[in-house]
Amino acid sequence: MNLKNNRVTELLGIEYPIIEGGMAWLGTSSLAAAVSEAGGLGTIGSGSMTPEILKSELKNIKKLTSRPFGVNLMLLNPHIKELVDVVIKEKVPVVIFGAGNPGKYLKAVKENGIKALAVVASEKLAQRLEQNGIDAVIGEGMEAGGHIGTVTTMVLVPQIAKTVKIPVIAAGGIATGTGMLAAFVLGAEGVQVGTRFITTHECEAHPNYKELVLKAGIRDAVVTGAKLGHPARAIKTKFTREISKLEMNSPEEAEDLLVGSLRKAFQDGDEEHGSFMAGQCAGHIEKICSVREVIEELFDNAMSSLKNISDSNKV
Ligand code: TUI
Repeated sequence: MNLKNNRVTELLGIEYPIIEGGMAWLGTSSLAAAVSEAGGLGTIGSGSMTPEILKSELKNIKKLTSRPFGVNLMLLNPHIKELVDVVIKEKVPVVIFGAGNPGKYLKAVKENGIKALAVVASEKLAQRLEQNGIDAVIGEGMEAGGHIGTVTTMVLVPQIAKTVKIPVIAAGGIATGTGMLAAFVLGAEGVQVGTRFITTHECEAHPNYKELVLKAGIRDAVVTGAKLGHPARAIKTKFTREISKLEMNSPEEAEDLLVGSLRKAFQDGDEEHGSFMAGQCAGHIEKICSVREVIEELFDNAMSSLKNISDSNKV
C-alpha cells in the first residue's frame, strides 16, 4: 500500500491520489484547476451543463492549469451524447462517468486516448466495466452527497477490490486524513472527495452553501427522493423537509420543486428552494481553507495516522 506513488497516481499523472468528486454546479473550471494545481485531479462537474457551457469551461481550465484534469459526465444529463463528443474533440485527459452504466460510450472515449473511470455503487457494474476496458472504478458509498446507492463505503469498497483487478478509488464519507487512510486499508488506491472541497476559498458556491456545510453535524445530510426513484443526499433544510412530505403524497409536485434546485442552492444560497447536496462527512468539516491546504492536510494526516498505528503496535 503506497499512499502517494501507486497505480492511480501513475494512471492519471498526478501527485496525490485525490480526485475531486464531479459535483454539478459546484465543480467549476476554476475549482477544478485549483485541485489539479495542488497535485490532485480536478474534475469539472458537467451534470447540469450544455455542450456550449462545457466547451467554455474547458477553454478556461486549459488557461488555468497545464496539469491533468477530468470531466465528470453524468449519464442522466439530456445532452450526454453531445457532451461525450465535446470531451473527445477537446482531448480531455480523463473522463469520469456517473449515475448510470457508461457501456455504450466507453469504446469511443478509450479509442481517443482518454482515460476512462466510472463511479459505481455495485461490485457487479464494476466487474462488467472492467471487462469492457474501464481504467479504474470509483466505489461510492451511500455516505456521499448527491445521487447515491444503498451500500456504505466501508462495505462496498472491499467488495469491489475483491472483485476486480483494476485500481479501485473510494468515495463517500471521506473528508479527513483518517478517512483517506481507512479507504486504503479497505483496498482502495485513491480517494474521491467532494464535500470537503465545497468549504474552500476557491469554491464559487454562495456563502450560505459553505455555511450550511460547516454547521452540519454528521446526521444533518439527509436522503430524499428515494420514493421518486432517485435518492439524493443533501443538507437538511426546509426544502428537504418539503420534498420528504411531497414525495409520499404528491410525487409530481416534488419533481417540480426539484427542477433547478441545485442552481438555487449554488447561486442564490436559497434555503427555501435550493438543494444543498453534501455528504455525511459535512459533519467532519470545521473550517474554510484553500484547496491546497485540504489536499496537503488529507495526505499528511493520513500518513501520520498510519505512523501512529504502526508505532503503537511495536513491541
Ligand atoms: O452521480 C452521482 N452523484 C450525483 S449526480 C447529481 S445530479 C442529479 N440530481 C438529481 C437527481 C439525480 C441526479 C447529483 N449527484 N454519483 C455517482 C453515482 N453513480 N452514484 C450512484 C451511481 C450509479 C447508480 C447506478 C452508477 C451506476 C448505476 O448503474 C445502474 C446500472 O445500470 O447498473
